[in-house]
Amino acid sequence: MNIKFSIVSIGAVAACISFSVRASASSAGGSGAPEPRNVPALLVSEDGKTVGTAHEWESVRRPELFNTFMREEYGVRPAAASERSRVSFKVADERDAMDGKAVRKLVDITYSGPCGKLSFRAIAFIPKTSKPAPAFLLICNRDRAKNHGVAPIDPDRREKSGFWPAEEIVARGYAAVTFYNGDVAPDDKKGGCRKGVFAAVEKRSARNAESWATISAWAWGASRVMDWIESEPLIDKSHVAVVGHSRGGKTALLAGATDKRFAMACSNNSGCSGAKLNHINLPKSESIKVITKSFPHWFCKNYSKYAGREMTMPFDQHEFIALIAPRLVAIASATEDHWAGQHGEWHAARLASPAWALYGKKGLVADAFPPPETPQQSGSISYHLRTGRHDLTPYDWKCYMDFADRHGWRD
Ligand code: GTR
Repeated sequence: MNIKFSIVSIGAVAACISFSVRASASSAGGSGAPEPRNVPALLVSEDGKTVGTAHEWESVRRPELFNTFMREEYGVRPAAASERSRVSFKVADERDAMDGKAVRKLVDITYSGPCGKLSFRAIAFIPKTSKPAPAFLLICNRDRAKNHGVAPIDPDRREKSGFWPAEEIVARGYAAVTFYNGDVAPDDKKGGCRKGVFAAVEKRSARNAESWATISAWAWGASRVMDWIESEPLIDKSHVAVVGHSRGGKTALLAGATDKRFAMACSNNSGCSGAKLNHINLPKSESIKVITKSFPHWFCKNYSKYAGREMTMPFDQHEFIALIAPRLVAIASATEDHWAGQHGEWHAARLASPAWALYGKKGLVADAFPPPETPQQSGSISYHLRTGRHDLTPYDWKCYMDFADRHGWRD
């Protein structure tokens, strides 16, 4: 691994020298706005060859980037975690909801692992439409306490939150599906990687520096909900978006990267180790040093070796976003959310775009960092900046649904 990794580093450094990523002053939002520097070259493989076709991307460059992100950042999942035969579903409750406009299903998803069992519940409101409905699957990372005192995903709809505006989603013709990330693996620095799905899949002694961690476990949960969706005739399984906010936004990108059944990934205010580029100096934003200290359980142990190496590390988050090409990606920032590094999120979206070009598609179509409430949605990557704080709001949902509409998801 060490030997292999140093080859990666040499290749990436060489690539940096030959690859200029400097945008014009206006592209970064005017004078004084930060610029990326020494960004690893997305389309240069570890042996220094330029990747020019979708075939080369899929057979060489994408697999090497995928392996780098799994071994060095999010961790490698054990094979037993993904055996379809280990997953079963039970619809615990099915009834009309939302004044007869939707069917609500509560689905218990059970995974029988080599070391134990795990069950968690998905909530689905499916509009009553003449054909299967496209869907948005929210990885919910909030409880009432963290959601301004309101239950974010109340299945009985007594409490309503902009974090998951299920009524609005259904009114626009989309199924609203969600689950709690904590039901899959607790968001806990101390025991996070020993409980939930980890306890069902592997022995503690089997864990090492590359082992998967909680962001990967939550993305795994999204994939198990997708397993159920595939069996659900009321939902159009070819048009399912996975959505997450903040740590959930990092997770949504990983779900999109690891599971090609997701036709779109929406990453809301995901910041460091999500959509934010590292090779850009944004002192107000979260660093790898801080995130790996505060939340070591989110990442594999290897990731902490990049603390303080943002400007020199041989891979970066634009390459992570590119793993989702040629499918749809939506990235959003908020004006007050400097911690997430808005310019870093926008630049990563822009720098991921050449992967879409390999498929004859446009990624992010944008000349400059946008003003608030001006979504950039004409390519296969959507970016919007919302006025306000770190949150997932009805406006963000509107942008995600508008983007899906543009791509004919309800046609
Ligand atoms: C913060 C963390 C961020 C972000 C956020 C959240 O404390 O530093 O990376 O993920 O939590 O999930 O709300």
